[in-house]
Parts: sequence; C-alpha cells; structure tokens
Amino acid sequence: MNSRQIVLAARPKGLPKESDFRLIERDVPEPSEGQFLVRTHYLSVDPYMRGRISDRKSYAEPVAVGEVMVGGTVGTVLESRHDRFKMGDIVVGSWGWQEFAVVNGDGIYPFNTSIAPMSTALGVLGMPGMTAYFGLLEIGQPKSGETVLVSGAGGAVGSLVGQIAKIRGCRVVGSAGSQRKVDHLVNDLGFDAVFNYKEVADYGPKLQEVCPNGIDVYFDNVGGPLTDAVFTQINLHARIVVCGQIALYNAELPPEGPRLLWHLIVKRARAEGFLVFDFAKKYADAQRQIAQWLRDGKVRYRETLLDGLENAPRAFIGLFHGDNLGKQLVRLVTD
Ligand code: NAP
Ligand code: FER
Repeated sequence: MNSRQIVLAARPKGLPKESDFRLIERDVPEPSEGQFLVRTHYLSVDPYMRGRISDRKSYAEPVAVGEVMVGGTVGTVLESRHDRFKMGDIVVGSWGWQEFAVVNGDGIYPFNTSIAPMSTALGVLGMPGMTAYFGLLEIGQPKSGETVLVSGAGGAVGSLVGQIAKIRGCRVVGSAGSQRKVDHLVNDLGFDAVFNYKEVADYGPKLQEVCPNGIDVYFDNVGGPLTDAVFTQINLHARIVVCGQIALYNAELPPEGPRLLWHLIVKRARAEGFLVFDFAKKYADAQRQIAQWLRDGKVRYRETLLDGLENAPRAFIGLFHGDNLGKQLVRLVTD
C-alpha cells in the first residue's frame, strides 16, 4: 500500500518555508514478524523541530534532507504481527509526518481514550503537558502566594503552566501575542493578568504594573527582550525555568543582548534549563494527576487543528507566527 509522507526538502535558513518540505508517496511494506502497521490520526508540530532540521548537534541526529519529518503521532493499529499490539489499539509514538508506518513498537505506547480524546496524547497528556508539569513543579518549585510569570502563555506548555500555578495558589501572570489569547487566558483559564507583548514598547514598566510584588518564578518559553526585562524584576531567591527560547530559534546569528547574570548574584536567584525527557520515569504520575484535574474541571485545554498531511509544514511554520491557541495539531483522520 502507499503512504503519503512529508520529507525535509532543504535545511531552512531563518524562518522555515513551505518549500523546505516536500510531499511524496512511498510504498509501505507488509509488517513482518514483530512489527505492526499504524495509521496516523493526529500528528504534532512542535517548536523543537526547528532544531531537528538544522545542522546543530543535539540530543538526536538532525533529520537528513530527503528523510521523513520527525514528530509525535497518535493513531490506530491496522494490522499486527507483534505480541503486545493488536488491531484496533490506539497508540502514541513518534513515527513522524506520514499517513501510515510499519513499526516495531519501540517508543510506542497504548493510549487510553476513556480518560480523554486521542489528540490529548500529543498535548495536555503528552510531551507538552509533561513539560509544563515537571518544568513548573520540579524546576520552578512555586509556593502559594508567589508570583509566577509565564511567557508564551497561550501555547500548549504555557497555558498549562499557568493553570497548575493557579492550582498551587500562586498569582499568575502571562504574556501572549494576541488579544484573543489574552482574553482566553484571563476569562477562561483564570490568569490574574496577561499582556500582549507585541503591543508593549518597554517591558520594564509593564512588568512592574502586572507584577507589583516582583517575580518569584519565571517560566520562560520565549527568551529574547522580554526575558532580558524579567531579569531586572526578579525577587530574592527567584527561579527562572528555562524551558524554551522560541524567539531565537530562527536567528541566523545569536543576538547579543544585555548581560544580565549580575541580577542572579544580587537576588541569589537560579536560572535552570531542563529537558522534559529527563522526567520520563515519572510521566505516568503526571498523566494521572493531569487527568484528575481535567475530570475535576481544574484544567482546561485548547487545540488548534489543521486538516490534512499536506498542511503539516504550514502548521509548523504557524508556530512562529503565533497562529495556535493551545496545542497545534494536524488531523489526518476525523475521530
Ligand atoms: P506553543 O507555545 O504552543 O507555540 C509556540 C508559540 O510561541 C506561538 O504560538 C507564539 O505565540 C509563540 N512565539 C512564536 N514566536 C515568538 C517570538 N518571536 N516571541 C515570543 N513568542 C513567540 O509551543 P509549545 O509546544 O507549548 O512550546 C513552548 C516552548 O516550550 C517552546 O519554546 C518550546 O521549545 C519549549 N519546550 C521545551 C521543552 C523542554 O523539554 N525544555 C519541551 C517542550 C517545549 P504568541 O502568539 O504568544 O507569539
Ligand atoms: C524544545 C526545545 C529544545 C524541546 C527540546 C529541545 C522537547 C532540545 C534541544 C536539544 O537537545 O538540542 O522545545 O522539546
């Protein structure tokens, strides 16, 4: 049988373009012993993919030009010659931007859709959910009454960070790139204050206005000039959770910003980077807790869907324009 796939056509320079990707058709072999055939229902597009398609050394080899794009996927087993997976199972894994794939089960797990719909395996109950949970609770260590600021607050990670910080009794402030996101975060998710960073000329006074008691935890999804301004507003023993730096992912030369580590000395503060994968052994605990919060109505999530494999490059590029509210997914099959 044939499967459509998206392959990397060229290494992007700066902001990726649709022409950096190509749609092709390839034959999918019959599964042999120990393998099974999966059909992709949803695929994830994530900011980290910008790093995987550049030449930069990373935790994994970059995607080669001509190779299928990497990425989280969820779907159903169509045919199986594997002992642990049978036809009809719903599975989550990382078989990339393709309609069908033959896989051996490594890194593939069953997903229980009685908890939440299949798509959440890539969002609130998936990698972004785990990032928010461990990044905030283990690296940020928020305490009741503290002020938590989260940048990129309208996205998959940021929107959950803010809600978990509210559950922990914090005052939660966010930054996001559109009025629609600001309204959603304040009105639907209970953020205490949110500002549209695109409409702020000078971040210092804005941060003083929205964080009158200073900043105890900064969960940074974006980096760049906003993060520079935050360094000047942190409290004694503040924690800066370095989760993402999306404002810099397309930069061809690293921008030279102000050098701000002085503030860490004066405030005896900590800035710590982390990778979600380091918490893999504890994912099941976090999933149980987030599922409970979903059932109790304490956590809500949004998804932004684009239909059709051919739209995966557009969905990915849209992340850098802020097109998504909540988790950006590509839907290949309607549930
Ligand atoms: P997301 O927030 O759902 O989507 C990306 C968002 O980034 C966009 O919607 C856009 O929102 C914002 N953005 C894009 N360009 C920007 C810029 N120049 N300045 C400020 N904001 C910009 O993505 P996500 O999956 O939740 O990931 C959020 C961050 O966490 C990313 O930096 C990602 O790399 C990081 N992350 C880290 C780990 C880890 O293990 N450390 C794991 C997962 C994710 P606006 O409308 O607000 O601009
Ligand atoms: C991310 C940003 C960076 C992410 C992972 C990385 C899983 C890791 C990069 C590296 O190891 O080079 O959003 O999400």
